[in-house]
Amino acid sequence: MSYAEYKDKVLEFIEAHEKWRASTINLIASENVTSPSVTRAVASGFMHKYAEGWPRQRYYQGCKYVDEVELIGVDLFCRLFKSDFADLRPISGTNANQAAFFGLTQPGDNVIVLHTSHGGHISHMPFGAAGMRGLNVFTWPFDNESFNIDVDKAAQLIREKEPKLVVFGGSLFPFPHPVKELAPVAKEVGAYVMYDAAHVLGLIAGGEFQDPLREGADIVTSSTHKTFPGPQGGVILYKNFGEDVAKLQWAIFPGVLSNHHLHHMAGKVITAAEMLEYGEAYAKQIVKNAKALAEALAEEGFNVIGEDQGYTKSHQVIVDVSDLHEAAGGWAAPLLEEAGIILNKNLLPWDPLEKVNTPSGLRIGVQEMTRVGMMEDDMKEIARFMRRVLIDKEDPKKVEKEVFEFRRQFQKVYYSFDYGLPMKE
Ligand code: DSN
Repeated sequence: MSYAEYKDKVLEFIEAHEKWRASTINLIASENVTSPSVTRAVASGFMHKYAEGWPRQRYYQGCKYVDEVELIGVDLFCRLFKSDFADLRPISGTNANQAAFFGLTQPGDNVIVLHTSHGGHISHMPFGAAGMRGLNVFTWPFDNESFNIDVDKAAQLIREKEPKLVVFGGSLFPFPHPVKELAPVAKEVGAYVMYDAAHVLGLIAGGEFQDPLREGADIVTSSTHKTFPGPQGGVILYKNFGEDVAKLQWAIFPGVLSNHHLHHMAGKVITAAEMLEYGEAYAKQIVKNAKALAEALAEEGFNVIGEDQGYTKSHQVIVDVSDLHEAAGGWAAPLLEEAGIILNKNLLPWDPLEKVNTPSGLRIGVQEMTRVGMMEDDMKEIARFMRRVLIDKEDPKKVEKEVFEFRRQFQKVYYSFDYGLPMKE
């Protein structure tokens, strides 16, 4: 192949991917789609620029326009999340976590996080950013019944280990964490309280989940592309917690990044404006849809986690499919992909780590399908498709045709200045 043909191939694959994604029901809980305005910002000339440091005090010339955008962004994020500071420079959620670990702790400090088996993120773990900072990582005691951190045992652990930092939030996150119960205990031992909002940032923006900064968190780290429907990137929101603020800022730049990706920064700013305008309606519909999907899946015969707690209070629905096949999620997720339903297999708290490729769970997120205009009735349709593939064992290719047909109705990105609120046409 000539080099020009390689170029053509790449563009062809991009086009094929975009067409396919717009035909499928994407339920990956950590993804979303951007509005045309945000997509334009990401594909802009801002991608060619360097801008280390603070707006109007850069180490590079030529930043007069990017500076204005970043200043608007800081203001909008502070308004949206009622935080004293907002830093749009982290280029991912993990990068934001790295900065927090470097800014707020020293190697050898104790930290308490949610274990990955209980839904914690890899960057919180000894093998991730926390371990790379040289922290002694302890994990929250977890109660499988309530699918949440065990408050009494957690308080005991904080008093015993006297951590420098406690971390709430995670990737499998159907129910709010007990921040207001445990933040005062963390303060007793002088620990900072951090909340990784990656999955639920858009719900917090819309007032539909817990509000960590009001519940006692000092700092919120996050990615910007899950329920917060921006481009891939990161953000840190924090209170004025005194002299360590300077250490955190130094850790962000020059600690863990040099240039921040200015085209993504611009996309985040437009997304913040979209969420100030439409965030409440969007977050409300996400949670309604998640509940509707959970109930519909249970009615179709699936073992949906968290019935006693109302199944979910976030964008996520968690299903245990270990009763359907010995390879459980390792069997179900690829089979659903053949039917045009995209989601991921997931370890559940009671799974041994060896089951990482055949875990009991499926993790489902409804934020993207909500953004393209789906409502509660559409969730029932999705549950039926899933039942036909996984319980009735219908040919997935046959179901795929109907999935594509169904998905054709949802081609606009709502809760945006481009398309406004969704209305059935
Ligand atoms: N691992 C991602 C998720 O899917 O939750 C977050 O980084």
